[in-house]
Amino acid sequence: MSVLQYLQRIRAEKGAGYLALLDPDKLPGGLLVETAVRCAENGADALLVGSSLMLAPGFDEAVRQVRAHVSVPVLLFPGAAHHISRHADAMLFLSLLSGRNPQYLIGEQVQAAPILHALKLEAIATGYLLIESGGITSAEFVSYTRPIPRDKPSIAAAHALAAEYLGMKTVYLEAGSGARMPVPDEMIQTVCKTISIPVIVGGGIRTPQQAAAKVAAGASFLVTGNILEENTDPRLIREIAEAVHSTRRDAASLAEPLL
Ligand code: 1GP
Repeated sequence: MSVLQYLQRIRAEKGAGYLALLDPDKLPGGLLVETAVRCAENGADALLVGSSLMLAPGFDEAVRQVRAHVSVPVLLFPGAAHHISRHADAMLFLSLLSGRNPQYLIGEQVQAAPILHALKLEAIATGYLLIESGGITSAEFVSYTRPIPRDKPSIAAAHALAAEYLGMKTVYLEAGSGARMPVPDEMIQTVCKTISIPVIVGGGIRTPQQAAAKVAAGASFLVTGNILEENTDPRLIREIAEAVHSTRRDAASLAEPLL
């Protein structure tokens, strides 16, 4: 089974999936593996490994270590073409569609594609949309692009629809790492009503309640990163996973006929 098929199965069986993002720049030494194991053991359906910048050396070895210690899929979440490791199960093959910088629309992808091909690494085509979140985020700064205004859900939906028509497998609504405000629920609703491919939502999500609200709005996958570094209590991961997994399940059972 491909990683995409695995994710589709998670979406079908649990209503939505929880993806834990691990940034090697922020989790030095043994902390990366320690956090990966904590996430995998407490309900994360898959791990994303990556960073906007990747300042820490030894990325390939870091991914190998993570892969060796968890049983859930490990996906690369690249900030640039060279953020590749043969030890991952797949890569979210991102195109920054909200921007108009050709380097992040297609340039990095052309450099990365032959390497993925040679490594036989699965690429999951993902329309990546940066959403304004109350401050300049690393992704915005590094990519020299402007995010979609948070009060313009129809603009986000038009971009998401273009991603679907271009054949992409998923759309990622990204408020940015450590965002002050996550992607608005109304924008998630509008996007999810417009397209039929799964929507990933991340950036600035810190509580199970926020996670549940994003899933209730239509998100198929929920990403958290910073809180995993700030809070090492496994209960928080369990609560977020439970919020992600129960929201649509509960809504579906409410919708069932009483007789
Ligand atoms: C960032 O969407 C991810 O690329 C996760 O964001 O670190 O703010 O949870 P946080």
